[in-house]
Amino acid sequence: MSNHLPQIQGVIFDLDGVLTDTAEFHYQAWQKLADEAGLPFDREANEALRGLSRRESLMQIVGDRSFSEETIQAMMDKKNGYYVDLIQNITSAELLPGALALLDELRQAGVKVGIGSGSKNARTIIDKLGIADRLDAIADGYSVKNSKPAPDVFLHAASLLELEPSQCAVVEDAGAGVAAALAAGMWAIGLGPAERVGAAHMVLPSLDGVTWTDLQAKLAQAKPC
Ligand code: B16
Ligand code: MG
Repeated sequence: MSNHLPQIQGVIFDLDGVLTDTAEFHYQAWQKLADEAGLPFDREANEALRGLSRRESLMQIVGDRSFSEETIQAMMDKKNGYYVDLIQNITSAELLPGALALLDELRQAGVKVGIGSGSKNARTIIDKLGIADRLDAIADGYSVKNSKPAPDVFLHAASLLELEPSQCAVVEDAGAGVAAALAAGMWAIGLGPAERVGAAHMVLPSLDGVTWTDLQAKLAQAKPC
């Protein structure tokens, strides 16, 4: 066991699937689009899309079928329309168990808090969840060009927080997001099954009951990033 705690000064949360279960709404919107377009798609195929950008997700669904850029754009717009309809009624009740308590504990401990989301709808969701005043920085789908698994969105969040990557921990539900955090040189906390997020420094089923003290203690036992 390591004898000192990692000097983590900031925690960067992924949004969809970590603070709220919008991952389910992304799935429903892609399923509707795929059904209408006659493209094979199911929940299992959706798992591979977690954390990927809108365009990258559609490219995976389309596979080797060929569509014009105009059709691709129209399909992305359609999916986003379905998704935006689904997130209309989100409130703070849709924060996942443990999320608010952890955000508050981090604030009290003087740890900076950021969002690193690939979504262009992140700010709308943050407002609906009512957590904007608990955040020190938001990096979203508009902030950087290269989406997860590239490290860019997390590096951007760290620079907004005025922290070095090694001072940051990322909380992620997606394999692509864990890869992005590791590529950024940050501590990675994976939420979900090990098959999905097992590359992270530590893996938890969810944030339910999770405290900052516990996270620090567990990261202290992990191999440093
Ligand atoms: P949008 P995250 C990601 O958000 C989602 O996991 C992913 O399913 C989605 O395709 C992506 O945002 C883009 O979202 O279409 O709203 O721009 O998990 O990085 O918070
Ligand atoms: Mg996610």
